[in-house]
Amino acid sequence: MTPASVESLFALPFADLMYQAQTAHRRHFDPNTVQLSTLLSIKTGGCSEDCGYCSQSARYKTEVDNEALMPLDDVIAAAKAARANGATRFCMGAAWRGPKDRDLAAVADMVRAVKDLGMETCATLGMLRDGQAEQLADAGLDYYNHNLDTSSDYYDQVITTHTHQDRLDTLSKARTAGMKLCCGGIMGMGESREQRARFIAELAALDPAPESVPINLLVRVPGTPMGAGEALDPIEFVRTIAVARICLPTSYVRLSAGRTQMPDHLQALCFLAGANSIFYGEKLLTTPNPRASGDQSLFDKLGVRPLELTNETAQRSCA
Ligand code: SAM
Ligand code: DTB
Ligand code: SF4
Repeated sequence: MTPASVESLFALPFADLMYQAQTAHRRHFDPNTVQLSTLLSIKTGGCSEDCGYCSQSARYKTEVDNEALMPLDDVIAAAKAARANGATRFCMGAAWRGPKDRDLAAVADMVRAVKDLGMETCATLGMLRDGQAEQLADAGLDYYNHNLDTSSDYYDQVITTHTHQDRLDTLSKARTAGMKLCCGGIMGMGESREQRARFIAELAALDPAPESVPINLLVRVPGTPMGAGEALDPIEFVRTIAVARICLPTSYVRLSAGRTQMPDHLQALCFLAGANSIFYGEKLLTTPNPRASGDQSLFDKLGVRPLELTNETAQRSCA
């Protein structure tokens, strides 16, 4: 899929785009089921990197306090609470350029403990060095989250301390170690539609495609270089979800950060466009997320059911 062909999807009349997205969605998934992942920041703030959107970079003065790696028992308690609320996947995030070996051993213990609770495990720890992905896979890590974030030709406008190629290298390490990939990006960082199309073409070129594709709407964090600026048009965001659904037909497309800025009817449009996963629970990493009770009432209004782990393979139909 070329960037130009992806851009031509963006240019379709809205009804035609939604029809194509829904057709692709129904070919591979039950459209009334949404997967729930809960996030926990296991190590917050003080990151060496300069990602222009991030509250956790040590280079920007934000309201985030630096915290050391969380104790194992606290992680287990949070995972149990997430499971009791109905989440099937628990995603642990750390504000690192990449993990030190000592830290990785502690995270591996967390992965083993969460896995023992019967949940799917995901971690997002930054760039991995040789051998680290294997250690995580051996501990039972199901998914590695590492986002491309934006198109290759816009990347250095957002981040200068690592490159788009560095991201691809870590994705390749995680894949080679046998883990599933969670890889997406952030919309509304000042990129053009052409760059959104290139970004989706670059995601779709990963072979195999990432099993999970988080589409974040930029959360504007005061103190970061992207703390102020024009918001992305909501219909353009829905279009982006629909195009991602068409180009990544077998992937879960996650309506990720930014939901607190979205009224119910906008989120409903995103589900109609093919989003079938959300972050669930009142906090993302450092910023708020809708309350679980609000999500439950939205699901009730829409007739949406949360994905149950045991049904995961059953609910995917063959193309
Ligand atoms: N440090 C690791 C890394 O960068 O890969 C893991 C944590 S990092 C916070 C994970 C992802 O969160 C980023 O790649 C980005 O997509 C998303 N993210 C961070 N800040 C965000 C914001 N303000 N708005 C939307 N998404 C954001
Ligand atoms: C992803 O794509 N989005 C999540 C998760 N992967 C780690 C993080 C969103 C962070 C939003 C800003 C914050 O809470 O700090
Ligand atoms: Fe660090 Fe990740 Fe934030 Fe970039 S996105 S500053 S690597 S925590």
